[in-house]
Amino acid sequence: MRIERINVYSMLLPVKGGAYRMASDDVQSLDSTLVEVVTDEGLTGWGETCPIGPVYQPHHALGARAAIAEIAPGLLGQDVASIRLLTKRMDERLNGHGYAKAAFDIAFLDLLGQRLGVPVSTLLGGALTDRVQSYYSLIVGVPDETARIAADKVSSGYPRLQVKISGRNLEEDVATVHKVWEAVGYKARIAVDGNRGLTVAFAIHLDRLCPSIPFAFEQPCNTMEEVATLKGRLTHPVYLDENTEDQNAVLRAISSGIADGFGFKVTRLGGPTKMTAIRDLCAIQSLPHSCDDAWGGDIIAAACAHLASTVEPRRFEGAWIAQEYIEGHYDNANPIIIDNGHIAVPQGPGLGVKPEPGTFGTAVASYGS
Ligand code: 0XW
Ligand code: MG
Repeated sequence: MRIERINVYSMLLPVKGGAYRMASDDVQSLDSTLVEVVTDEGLTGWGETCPIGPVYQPHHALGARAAIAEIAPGLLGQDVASIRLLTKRMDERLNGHGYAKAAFDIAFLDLLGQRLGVPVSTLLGGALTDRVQSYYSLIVGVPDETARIAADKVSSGYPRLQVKISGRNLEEDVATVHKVWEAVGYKARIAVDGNRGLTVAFAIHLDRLCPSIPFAFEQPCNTMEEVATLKGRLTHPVYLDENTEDQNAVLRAISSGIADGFGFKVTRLGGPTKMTAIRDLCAIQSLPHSCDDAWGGDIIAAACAHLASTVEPRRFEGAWIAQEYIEGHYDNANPIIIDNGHIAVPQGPGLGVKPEPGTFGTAVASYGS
């Protein structure tokens, strides 16, 4: 099965209900990039990559499409039999840019799964469950209102909450964490996400002002070096998110012992195939982690769900997908949805999601015949 044509699409995904607010940025609309890989056997595979704006991490939509333009011509005529060979081919065309290559990795898995008649989870080592946990991410907001939404989301079935803080005074951040805890207690696991926005001093103060609330402190400061200085000075476990820019960064974080867990983004780490190595490294050290992406529609969501199903449930911190913030679906017959705080893992061959014709309009670039 050889690659005959690659079409690239751009899809604007406006944030439902206004801005999505984090320490690093407020975003209103995200530009997702989709790749459609067409083969000589008539099978089509889909991939997607969608940075959450240009500030959250060193990724941006135009960068993804420029990287795809470098890579795509080199994939034409290639056999979709070995993902390792295709990955090598991509690396021969472009150094780095894992978040763009991730879109192709997802499309190759989709193709191979369809060809072999198995779901992508099987290609990633095999599912342990057919339903995975998600979590609700509470944007930076007024403490009382954040606590009200937290209670509401927990009663709708979410087993985990992520509370965003930073970009304002200590009192408001501390009040938010306390009020969410008072509202939900042990009914949900809690992560408090600084999104790189805190100083080391602020992180230490926040930690000490919330001593008995059992939360994981996610990406409090900007650099891994800053986070490393927190080691031994906090009562709460520390998770890394944005700092896990590639496989090597994860290896460094694990071997230096500075992370007690992770918030992983599948495209940032180069796609589901590269994530399997990271998943297995975390398993060796019993480290908890999520399988999210920064943003994106049903293709990304399906990739996250397949990968998530292969993670040992006791260490799994949820698959965050953007569905709560997006209007509509690419595939209305098989949408990826959060139901009772959980996501059903697609059981059909490949990703189990097929965008309806015309969903993304005209291709912004095409390669091949
Ligand atoms: C909650 N998320 C998974 C969605 C946004 O991309 C931010 C991210 C995070 O944990 O930082
Ligand atoms: Mg995070």
